[in-house]
Amino acid sequence: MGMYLLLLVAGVCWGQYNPNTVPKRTSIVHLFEWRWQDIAEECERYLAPNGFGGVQISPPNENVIITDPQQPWWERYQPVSYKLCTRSGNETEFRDMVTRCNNVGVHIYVDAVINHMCGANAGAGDHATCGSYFNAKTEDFPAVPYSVWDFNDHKCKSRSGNIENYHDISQVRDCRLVSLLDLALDREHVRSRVAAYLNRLIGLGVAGFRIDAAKHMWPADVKAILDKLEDLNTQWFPAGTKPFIYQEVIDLGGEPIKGSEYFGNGRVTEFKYGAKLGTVLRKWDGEKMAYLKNWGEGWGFMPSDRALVFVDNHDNQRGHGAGGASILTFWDTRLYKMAVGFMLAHPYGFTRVMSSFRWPRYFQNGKDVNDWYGPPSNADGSTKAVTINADTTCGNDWVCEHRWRQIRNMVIFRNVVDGEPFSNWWDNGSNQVAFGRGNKGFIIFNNDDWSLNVSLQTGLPAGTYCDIISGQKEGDFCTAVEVHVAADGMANFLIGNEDQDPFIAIHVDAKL
Ligand code: QV4
Ligand code: CA
Repeated sequence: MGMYLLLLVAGVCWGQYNPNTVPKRTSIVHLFEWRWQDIAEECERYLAPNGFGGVQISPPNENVIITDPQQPWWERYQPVSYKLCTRSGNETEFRDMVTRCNNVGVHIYVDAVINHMCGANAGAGDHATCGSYFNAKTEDFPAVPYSVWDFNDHKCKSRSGNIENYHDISQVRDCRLVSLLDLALDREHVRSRVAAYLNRLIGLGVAGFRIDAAKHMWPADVKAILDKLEDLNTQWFPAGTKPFIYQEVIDLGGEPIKGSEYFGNGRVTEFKYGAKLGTVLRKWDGEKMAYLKNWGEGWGFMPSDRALVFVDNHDNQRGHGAGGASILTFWDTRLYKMAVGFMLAHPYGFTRVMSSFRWPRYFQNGKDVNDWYGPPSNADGSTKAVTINADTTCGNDWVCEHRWRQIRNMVIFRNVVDGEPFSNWWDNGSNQVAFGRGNKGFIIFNNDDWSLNVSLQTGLPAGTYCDIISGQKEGDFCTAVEVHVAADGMANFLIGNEDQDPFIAIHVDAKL
């Protein structure tokens, strides 16, 4: 009995940290604001063939339609109900996406906005993506249903009813985040409505959830909801599989609420990761790549098996949320590829790649006044399709970072080296560094202002390897740089500091 009980407990705890990706698929991509039909196609034509484990989708539940400014991206973080219709598509399209992606081994992770409903100032009426009536003033959401009893107003002690002080733990949990009506997640009715929403998605085949604004919910309330969740759909997952849970908790230190409070529920976003990596690659604050030797827990990050990591996310790539000016994004192309390459090569954490849309940034007094812009859209407000160009890039202002050769090939690199230890670290005391992953892969960076020319122990079997950053292996040839590893594992590396991509990565599946 003892062992069985232990396994059962282990089973319950263990499942929520496990991303539930198909074996040897070790990353997910956030297809921010993509339409469901485009995601279904991308799963089949690109993500499955290139070894992506899954997709984080934008919130699929009905949201308020905001007209001032004109349908900002963040209207999707103002729920009106849990009906599945948004600018990304309707329930039929959602079902089709989940089925088609699951059928090719690319799983779906839903951005679950369950801390709140829409902003207190969102008015009343049916200006919502499913046309449901609501009244923010009276906290009336008949399409759920929620009424005034289901909100935290009586609990919040701040003057405005909004969070005013992030050092007051109760305010952060029980008051309104930027006026968003705060749900009373200690009430059984609310817990059951939220659980019913998530279980419906599980029934349709999703593999897990990003818990939005988790810092603003008591960990025990989140747990009470997670304990109501069913196991994943056995059409695609082994019986008894728990949904993968990763909670958005911005903890850069300095606040009383810590990410570790949420470890009992699942993984947690590690925001220190992108903030620090951006600082190091920009060489700010005296940081240099040589210091990355103990990257991970050595830098004060949470345990690797609790961390969800990323270089940038949909908030901090546009100055929302946290991370500040050091965050690297697709706008900083050259350094961004290095950062994503480093993240995907290093064993720390479970990795999420950002895939964005371009918007007309316009800075006034150091702030991008266009940070609210929604996805590329047609005159009628509908979201534009993702078009694919002949060179495999995306059109219609979709950035498709996940399709950039350097990033795609590093997603594959991570799959090839999965399970291999961090090994053979080398640095020049400045910004030239290298490390391997057992005998499966090796990567080297030159972020100094002079060229790199060094012979290093790679740990790899002898042979000719294709650099998968400047090119890749196609058939029996390398399309760009070749690296020759001698019988003793040594190889010479030459990287000019003016190179378009001043880093080289090789692995055993890119060996001639
Ligand atoms: C404004 C004022 C308020 C005022 C209110 C009254 O700021 O002080 O009380 O008007 O009218 C939008 C606007 C915001 C507006 C609010 C309510 O930007 O100016 O308040 O709506 O009308 C996204 C955006 C927010 C946006 C929100 C809702 O980032 O700007 O607010 O969606 O539309 C913290 C949290 C963290 C959070 C992060 C942004 O700890 O959890 O802030 N990150 C997640 C999501 C993020 C989302 C939310 C949480 C909310 O990643 O995208 O916020 O669901 O760090
Ligand atoms: Ca709350």
